[in-house]
Amino acid sequence: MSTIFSKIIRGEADADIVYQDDRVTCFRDINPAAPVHILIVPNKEIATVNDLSDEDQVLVGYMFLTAKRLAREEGIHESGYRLIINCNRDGGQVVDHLHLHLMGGRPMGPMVVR
Ligand code: DGP
Repeated sequence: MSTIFSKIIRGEADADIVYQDDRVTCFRDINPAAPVHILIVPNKEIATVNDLSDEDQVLVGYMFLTAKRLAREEGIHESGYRLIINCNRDGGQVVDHLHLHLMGGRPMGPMVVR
């Protein structure tokens, strides 16, 4: 499973990368749903939450800690923000490479459409 995200991680496709290290790549969403909308993407190719294994525990924690740090750097840590991971069709996942959405900079509204 290689998606556009793997190309961005490898530097083969353009993106507004705000942070990258040997574990994660973080870039601004091409279609932002909020003033701050950053995707925290593991460099490892994991398709969905369903594909996580025990060995990914530390990596998933690191994704959240990275989101927390970026929220502070973007100045939205006190006003608040939303973290979302979509999984498969009903979850609204479009890109089959695990990613954590960090969104804020405005009230995010109800959690889901009822
Ligand atoms: P999801 O629905 O959870 O799979 O979210 C995928 C997000 O990825 C969506 O908000 C748009 C974003 N996206 C898709 N393709 C690209 C791309 O090529 N570059 C960037 N920066 N974002 C992308």
